[in-house]
Amino acid sequence: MRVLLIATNRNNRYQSRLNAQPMPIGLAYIAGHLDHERHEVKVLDLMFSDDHLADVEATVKEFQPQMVGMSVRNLSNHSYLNTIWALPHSKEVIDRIRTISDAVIVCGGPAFSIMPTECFEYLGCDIGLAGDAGETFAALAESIEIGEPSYFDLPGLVYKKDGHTIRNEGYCTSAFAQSPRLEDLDMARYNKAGFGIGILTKLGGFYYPANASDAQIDESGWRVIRPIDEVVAEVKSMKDRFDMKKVFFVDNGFNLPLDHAKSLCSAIIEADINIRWNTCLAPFDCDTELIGLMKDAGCGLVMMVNRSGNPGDMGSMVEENDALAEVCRMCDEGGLHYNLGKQFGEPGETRESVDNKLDFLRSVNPALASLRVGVSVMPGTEVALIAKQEGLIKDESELVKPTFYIANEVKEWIVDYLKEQVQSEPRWNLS
Ligand code: B12
Repeated sequence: MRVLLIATNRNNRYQSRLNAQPMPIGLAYIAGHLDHERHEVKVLDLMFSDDHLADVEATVKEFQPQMVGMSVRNLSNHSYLNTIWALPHSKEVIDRIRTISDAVIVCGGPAFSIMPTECFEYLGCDIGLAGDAGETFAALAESIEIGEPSYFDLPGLVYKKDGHTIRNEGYCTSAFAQSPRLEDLDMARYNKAGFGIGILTKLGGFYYPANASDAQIDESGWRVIRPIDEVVAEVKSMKDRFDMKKVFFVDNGFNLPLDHAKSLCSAIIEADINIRWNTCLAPFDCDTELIGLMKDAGCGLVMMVNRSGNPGDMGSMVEENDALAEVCRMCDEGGLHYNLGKQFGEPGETRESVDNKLDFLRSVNPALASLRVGVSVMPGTEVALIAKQEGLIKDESELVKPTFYIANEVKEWIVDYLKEQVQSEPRWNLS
C-alpha cells in the first residue's frame, strides 16, 4: 500500500522568539515502525515549504497515496500577545487532500493526543490515534490494506460510526523498539535549526497529555524511559550519519531521577562522543554534581519547566521559587546556561505576587526569561476547572481553540505593566 506521512508543523519559534524548528521525531517513529518491504512510504515535511498547500497537492497527485498519516504537533503557539492557532493549518491540508484523493486520512501527534475527540471533529480526518502510535499505526496500515475492519477495537482510536464520533478508551502505547526513520527528512537543515535534533531519552506521563489516563504511563510513572546504552548508541550513530553538532535530549525532566541522569552523563563522557546538547530540567531534585557532569558531557542550555506554585498562597509560591532559585544558583555556579519561563495572571494572582515574580526573575541570571501573559488553558488542569467555574468556558472541549486565563485582579493592567518591565531587561521576552 502507498502510505504518505505528513508533518504539518510550520511553527519555527519557541516562546514566539527563539529560532526552533523541532524535527518531527514522532512522525519519524511512525515511519520507522512501518514495514517498508510491504508498503511504499513517502514522507512530506511542511516545515521548510515555501508553498505548503501546493506541495501537498503535487505530492498527493504524483504519489497517489491510499493512506495518509498526519502528525499534528501544536494546538497553538500559546502566546497571548501574538496568538497563532495551529489547527486550522492542519485542517487546510486535509481539505486540500480531500479535493484530489480518497485516501484514508489518519491523524495523531502531541496536540491531537491532548484533545483527540475535539481535534478529530475539527480536522475532519477519517481516523485518529491518541498516544504513542508507532506499532498501532503499522497495525492499522496492515488492516486497511487487507480491507479488514477489525481495527475498531484499538485503544486510543477515534472514528465515526453512524454519524457519531466514537473514542475508544485509553491511548496507544509503544515500546519504541524501532529507531526513528530520519533519512526522509532534511537533516542538514534541521542540523542548523536551533535547539538541536531531538533524541528521545525519557518522557514523563505526568505532563503529557495533561489529562492522560494511567494506561499511558507505566508503574514507574514514565511514559517512556529508554536504556542509557541505547541513547548513547543513537547519539553516536546520528553523529556519524548526519554530522550532527547538537542534539536535544527529549525529556521533560532530565534530572529525574538523579541517578539515571548522572549515569547518562557519565556514559556520554566515557563514550567520548563530543556533542553539544540541550534539554529540559525540572526545577527541583537537582545537585551540583549533576550540573558538573552535564556540563562535562556537553550540555549547553537547559529549559526550566515552569512551576509557579499557587499565587493565591504566598507560602507555596515562595517554596517553588526557593527550589527554582537553588537550581538556578547551581547552574550559575556551574556555568550552565538556562532559560526560564514564568506565567503571569494565574488564578489568585495579585499585584504583590506579580512583583514577587519579577523580583525573583531579577535575582537570577537566565540566558532568556520568558514572561507569559495569562495561562494558556489546557484540558484536565486545575486552571481549566477554575476557567469553567468563572464562566470563561462552558465546556473543556472549547479549549481546542487558544484560551487564556487572566485573573480578574490583574487583568486591567498586567499587559501594560509587563511591557514596561521588559523594556529595561534585554534578556526578558514577553509573549
Ligand atoms: C521536547 C519538546 C519541545 C522542544 C523541542 C526540541 C527539539 N529539538 O525537538 C522545544 C523546547 C523546542 C519545544 C518547543 C515548543 N513546544 Co514543545 N514539547 C516537547 C516535549 C517535551 C516532547 C516532544 C517530543 O519530542 N516527543 C517525543 C516524540 C517521540 O513523541 P511525539 O512527538 O508525541 O510522537 C508520538 C505521538 O504523538 C504519536 N504521533 C506523532 N506523530 C504522529 C502521526 C500519526 C499519523 C500518528 C497516528 C501518531 C503520531 O506517535 C509518536 C511516537 O510515539 C512535548 C511534551 C511531551 N512530553 O510530549 C512538548 C510539546 C510537544 N510542546 C508543546 C508546545 C506548545 C511547544 C511550543 C509551542 C511552546 C511555546 N510556547 O513556544 C514550542 C513550539 C516549537 C515549534 N516550533 O513547534 C506542546 C504541544 C501541544 C500543545 N499544548 O499545543 C507539548 C505537547 C507540551 C504540552 N503538554 O503542552 N518543545
